Amino acid sequence: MSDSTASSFVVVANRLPVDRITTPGSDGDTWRRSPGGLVTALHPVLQAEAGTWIGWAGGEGPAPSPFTLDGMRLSPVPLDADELRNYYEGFSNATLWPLYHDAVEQPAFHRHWWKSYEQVNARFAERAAAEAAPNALVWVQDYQLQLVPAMLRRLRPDLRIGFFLHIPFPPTELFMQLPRRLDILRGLLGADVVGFQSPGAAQNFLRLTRQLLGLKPRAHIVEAEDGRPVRAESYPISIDTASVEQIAASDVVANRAKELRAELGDPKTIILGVDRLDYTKGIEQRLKAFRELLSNGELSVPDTVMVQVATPSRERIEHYRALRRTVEREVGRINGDFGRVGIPAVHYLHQSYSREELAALYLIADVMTVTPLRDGMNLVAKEYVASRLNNDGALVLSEFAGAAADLKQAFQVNPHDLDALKSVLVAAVRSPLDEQRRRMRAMRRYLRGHDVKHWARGFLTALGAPETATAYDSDNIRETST
Ligand code: GDG
Repeated sequence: MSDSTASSFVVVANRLPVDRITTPGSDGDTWRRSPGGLVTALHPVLQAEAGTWIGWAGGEGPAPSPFTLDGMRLSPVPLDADELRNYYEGFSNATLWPLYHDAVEQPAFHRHWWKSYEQVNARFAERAAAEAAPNALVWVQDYQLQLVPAMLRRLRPDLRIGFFLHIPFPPTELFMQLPRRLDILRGLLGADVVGFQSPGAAQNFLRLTRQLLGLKPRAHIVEAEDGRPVRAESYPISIDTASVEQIAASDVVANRAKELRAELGDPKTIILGVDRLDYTKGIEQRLKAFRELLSNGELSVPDTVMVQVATPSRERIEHYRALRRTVEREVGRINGDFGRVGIPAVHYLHQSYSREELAALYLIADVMTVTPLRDGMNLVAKEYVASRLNNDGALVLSEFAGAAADLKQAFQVNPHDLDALKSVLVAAVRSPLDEQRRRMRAMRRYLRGHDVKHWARGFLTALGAPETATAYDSDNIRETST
């Protein structure tokens, strides 16, 4: 890569923040920016710094050449079919994902998955080394790329390297199960700043550096084996609060919400769940609690109905297929026992929706259930709160979501305790309006001050990015400076 394209700010993530749009009859691809919070947060810095985002563009085989979209340079990394199975579905999503989420499903270990994980991490590190200008700042994202910081440092010792983990970091006893635990730990220690969603996760990491490598962490800093100080701290991620509020306030969404409520038979109470169909999200426990409440008469159809959006996810992995079978069997059972003609008790939607449709669902949800068994943060909980422009509605939130530390006024619950889940659901359904408003107002205020830009600014400041403040001051309007 020539110096003319070298960037002083580089993001490295498994996925590029774009979706490919294929128009029949036209040759060549067109791309659209995907709506995620991460890209919203990083876009101003990428624009201001003429930055580059490195990641997989989707699809198997050769990757497209680097291109520019909305002032961001995008540098696609190829993955072939074997790498998708071994690096992505295998080591990332069938070893690390369950292990890091308290092993709520049994993690599988296979040596050829590890080899592929190493090989793909090396490819991302090499690409970052080629794209980064001298002394550039490189920010590596998430569990798929934990080896990149150390690999990149070996190639380019001049860089400032940050790493952020979006999912939990497990307690030491669980991490110790990982056959290549030392490589992962040393991989992360290649960064100058390792960011986590919660203080507990940062502590778990620091404790491991002592236990496995004999290092001596003090407060948030540990001196790595090469003598460099590495900061490990929590930077809880958030949403683009203003844009979520803006969508919720639009006429299109308000009208759609009215339509949806009518289509559901205008029930007194709508309980909503929106999750990727993932075994960490506690969907089964939630359905079971709802079934028991219908069964003992504490809740009843058609006064109360549940809407469960379960976005399709990782459908080639067996644990996910098994979960789908279980959830769909349970939905069928509940509807068979408690539904009426034309009025199911659970409206189950195994589909993806537009942001507007999700916002309309948030608006009609009197009670929102976010009950993961373990979750790094959970942005759905934050999106629901930000959408509640009237300050009404009740959020039932698992203690095991990172979001519980931020949304303290939610109806918090241990989702493993079925009786507790049932009584908190009933308390939320019956909560008086003034109590709902008191809780919701406090949480909405918090999210206005703690949005995703606040998160990015906090991390980048710790990493020593001098221009961070300027990028956010001008907020999206600065031209690319090449
Ligand atoms: C990981 C961590 C952490 C969902 N369905 C649709 C849709 N979504 C959007 C939501 C939300 C996002 O996807 C899901 O984010 P979560 O945070 O809830 O969960 P994960 O996907 O597991 O994310 C998590 C996060 O990373 C960030 O660090 O919070 O703990 O596991 O924004 O709205 N969006 C659209 N259609 C859908 O059908 N448009």
